[in-house]
Amino acid sequence: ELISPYGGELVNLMAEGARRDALLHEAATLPALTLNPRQLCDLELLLNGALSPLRGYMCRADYQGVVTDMRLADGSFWPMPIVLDVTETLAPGSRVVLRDSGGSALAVLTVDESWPADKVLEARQVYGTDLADHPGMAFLHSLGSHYAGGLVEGLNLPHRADFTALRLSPGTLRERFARAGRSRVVAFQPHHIMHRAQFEFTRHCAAENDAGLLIQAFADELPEPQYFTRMRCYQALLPYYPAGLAELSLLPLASRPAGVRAVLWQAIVARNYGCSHFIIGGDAGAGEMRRGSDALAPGQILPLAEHFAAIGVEAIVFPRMVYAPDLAQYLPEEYLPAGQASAVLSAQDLRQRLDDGREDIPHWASFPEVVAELHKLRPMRMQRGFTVFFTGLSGAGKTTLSQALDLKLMELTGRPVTLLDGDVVRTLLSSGLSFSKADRDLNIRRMGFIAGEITRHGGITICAPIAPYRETRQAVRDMISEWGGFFEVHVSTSLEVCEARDPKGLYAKARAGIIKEFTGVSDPYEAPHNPEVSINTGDVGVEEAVARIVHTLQAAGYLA
Ligand code: PPS
Repeated sequence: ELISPYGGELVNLMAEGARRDALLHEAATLPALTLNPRQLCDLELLLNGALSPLRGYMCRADYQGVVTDMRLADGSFWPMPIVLDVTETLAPGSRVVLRDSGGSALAVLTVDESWPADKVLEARQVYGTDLADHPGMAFLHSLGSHYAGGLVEGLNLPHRADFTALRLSPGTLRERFARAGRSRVVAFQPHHIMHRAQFEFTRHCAAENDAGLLIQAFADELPEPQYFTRMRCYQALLPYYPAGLAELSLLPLASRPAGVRAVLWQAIVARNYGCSHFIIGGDAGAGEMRRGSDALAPGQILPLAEHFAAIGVEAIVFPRMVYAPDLAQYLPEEYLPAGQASAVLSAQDLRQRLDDGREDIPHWASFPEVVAELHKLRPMRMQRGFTVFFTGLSGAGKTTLSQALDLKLMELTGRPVTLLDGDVVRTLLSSGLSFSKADRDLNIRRMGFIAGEITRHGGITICAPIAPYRETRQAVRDMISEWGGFFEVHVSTSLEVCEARDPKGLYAKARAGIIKEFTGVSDPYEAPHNPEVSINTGDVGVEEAVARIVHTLQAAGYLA
């Protein structure tokens, strides 16, 4: 038989039938609180029973017991405060409707108690810190100044638009496990992409314990840029497990940087979803890829075992997995036979291989379907979008160079190229803007936004404005480099040369005071400190200049 929910019974806070109708009616008359994304996650877990036996937000006695002693007022083990954070005291006995940002009524809270939050104490006890720059402190400071506790009755689960088929409640998953005749289920809660090491270890744990596997993919309040890729990678991985072994479900759990307490809390949640075993760590993090047990300090393992006993879930600490090529298998490093070679693909190595696409990701490190998903978000450099951003004085030669580069890039790549010349942008996107600092900045940011979008979609953009301000160019660089290449080309032709050329007669007008705020004459130009390329068209011809830019793009791996 499947493990029982924590506290014995799966709580379901959703009101039904006539009760729900009455509440909906009442909700229209109640004061409302609009929940932020983190609060929506907490509420969803309360409503669907993932936080059983809690039937609402904690009152003061429960909260204090949890903070100081990891115990609810009734003495049962509970490691994490679950309260509604608000900005002022709510009157005891009052009823409040909890809404999402779209105004949809999700639940009615009957306030039992409300009190000012003691964040210093909570930081020390729950997050183990006094430091202002600890992530736990940042988390606490993102909360309102007061807490409220009380029973909750649900009207609607928070509306979710993505991966709806994967948003399974504890009740649904329990039914599925029961139907499949499972008595044991191993939970794995990844925050990151799963590669082969995670796959092999989870499969091994399930087999070892004669259990099913539940992958509870974190779907936090703030979807990271990788979010969709991550979910699609998990989906791509599923068919590799033996048929019927693994379930994938999204976990709307707003994580807390509370170390061991967070782990224990997540294990309780896992139990409520029907899991008897819980894998600690093992997430492919930003640094080394295969580390798992590193999530815990060695001293933490002992008290942890005690707490897991209280939770009734068996803890499995993810070991450092290595691949033994001669045995053609993964195994914990401590079991690697003496003298056996081992291999690990670091996150950095993986990233590099993804980026330059020259070396394959070895089959033992990840799955081709997972790699394909990763490539969609971050194509290898040769296929990735990039922006060449010219900057320089009026008459420096930006337009001539950018037009020549435009043709050259189309010749070399066969890909479409978008040329955003200063003049074009000023007629189409920024007509009506002046040459004041504020308007120039806005003009460049608009151009940067378009270039960023094109780059994000894998396209090539050339921008050729004056862009006189360093800080604004940096902002555009930051925006674009998140998605692809950014190459700043300083057209450094001197003012004297530009003015001598004066193709449009603008310098003469500027000197005569007919044109005000003219760059270089009566308005500043801040030359770049470290442009990728610098070209003085007074000395260098167009062909040579284009060749230099092309060479830079090639050296960076963006052009063949
Ligand atoms: S900026 O500073 O980046 O917003 O300028 P940009 O959008 O590139 O527009 C520059 C072109 O506008 C013409 N022009 C002026 N330039 C500078 N200062 C003043 N006051 C000004 N008034 C009009 C000028 O023709 C610039 O084109 P280029 O091709 O650079 O000569």
